Amino acid sequence: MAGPVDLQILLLLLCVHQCQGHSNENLYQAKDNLPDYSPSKPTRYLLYDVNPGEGFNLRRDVYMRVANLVKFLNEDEPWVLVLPPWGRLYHWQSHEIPLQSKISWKHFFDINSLALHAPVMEFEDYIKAMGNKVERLFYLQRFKGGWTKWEEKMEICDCVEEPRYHQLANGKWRGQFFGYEDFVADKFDCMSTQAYLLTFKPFLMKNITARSVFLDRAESMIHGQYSEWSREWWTARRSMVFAKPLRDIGDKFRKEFLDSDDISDKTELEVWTNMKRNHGDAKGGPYIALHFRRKDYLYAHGKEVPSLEIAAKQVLKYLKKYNLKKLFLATDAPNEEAEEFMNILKKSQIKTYRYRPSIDNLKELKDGGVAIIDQYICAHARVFIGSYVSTFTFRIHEEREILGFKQEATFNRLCGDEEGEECEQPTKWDIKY
Ligand SMILES: Nc1nc2c(ncn2[C@@H]2O[C@H](COP(=O)(O)OP(=O)(O)O)[C@@H](O)[C@H]2O)c(=O)[nH]1
Ligand SMILES: *[C@@H]1O[C@H](CO)[C@@H](O)[C@H](O)[C@H]1NC(C)=O
Ligand SMILES: [Mg+2]
Repeated sequence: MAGPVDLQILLLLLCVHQCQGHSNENLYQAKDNLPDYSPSKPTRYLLYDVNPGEGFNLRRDVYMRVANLVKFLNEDEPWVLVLPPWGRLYHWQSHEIPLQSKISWKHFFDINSLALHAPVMEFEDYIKAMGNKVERLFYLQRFKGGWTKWEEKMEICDCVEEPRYHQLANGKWRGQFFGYEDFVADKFDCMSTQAYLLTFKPFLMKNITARSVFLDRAESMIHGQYSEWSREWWTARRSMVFAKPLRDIGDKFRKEFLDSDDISDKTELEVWTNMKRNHGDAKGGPYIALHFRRKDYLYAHGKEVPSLEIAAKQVLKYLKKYNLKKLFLATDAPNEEAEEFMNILKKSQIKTYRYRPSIDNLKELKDGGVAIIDQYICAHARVFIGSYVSTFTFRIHEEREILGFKQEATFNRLCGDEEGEECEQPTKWDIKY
């Protein structure tokens, strides 16, 4: 009986996503993408979490790995990926907002777009369907001796470090679980892995029978053949469309301040499965966008982060080269620092624009929503300049590849003061269809 009942629950849940909150845009039909739920194969659920120290944009890359794993699992068995709620990220520091946790994915991404790549559901919906628990929990860790020679391997074994889980008197396991205090795991194990994402498929299908499986430290999974160079990686990436309300705010800002709209910029969005652009198809709005990563990068990558003066000099050169007058600035810099930078540019008659929400909007959007709006506006600029090895910058590169910009208008970065202006530029990741 399990199968058909699950199917009903699942379709119902997917319908809840689709039928509410997305009323003005029902382009996507998630249920068309669900595998064949025959009664002999009940749906299984894959949950995951990432090392707490990781930022938003690396987490997006981990999502692509897990989403591809679930996609490959679905070739043989019905699996649903349970989306880990967002919260408590180190960079989400706005003190105007009390506690930024338990944020669902639909706040940031278009869930129906994600579901066109692999079946997904929100954690809250999982709890409604399966209760406050997962059957098996694996904490992925390195092998005790660290990395020796490369070979794929995985083994359930003792924990190398103190795991972030503990056993209750009733035998169940408690952990952080995104701040959901009643959530438990029936069984907990540490598992050493040195393995590509695809290698988890036979393990999940054959070694264990649990209906629900949680993989913590999922960033340990390696892309392998499904890395940035592959079509599979790009398919997962293309499905990560930003949530409509965030795009709308970005569009409004572009129109109001940057003379930018999709028709004149040639950046119209289609359902991603139908969208295929060539380099040079997109024109972009008449502004240059800069992602200027500061804060912890001043220490982590001091040599590659320029001073405000030198950064302004570099930006002026780009503006001159492309004959543009407006700069859009996305940055994590403290306000005074951003103001100082803008004042330097003002001396050269350059007007700099930043997206700054009101307190009420900030409360609604949260730091993650504001960051996405910044990324979205950067993605639509005529020319983009990013920051050295920032995943925030990388995600903008990809967005621009999807829209079809010339690569020379995308793969640029600021050079550190000592590096000189001819510093090595970012790797060009070609989109693959
Ligand atoms: N709004 C906004 N936030 C930013 C910007 N740059 C960095 N941040 C914040 O800082 C975080 C950077 O962490 P992460 O996503 O890991 O990117 P990375 O550290 O640059 O690789 C982002 O997720 C944002 O919360 C920016 O230009 N605008
Ligand atoms: C999975 O099962 C196979 C076959 O029984 C076994 O060789 C392998 O070690 C198991 N994997 C893990 C991680 O336990
Ligand atoms: Mg980071």
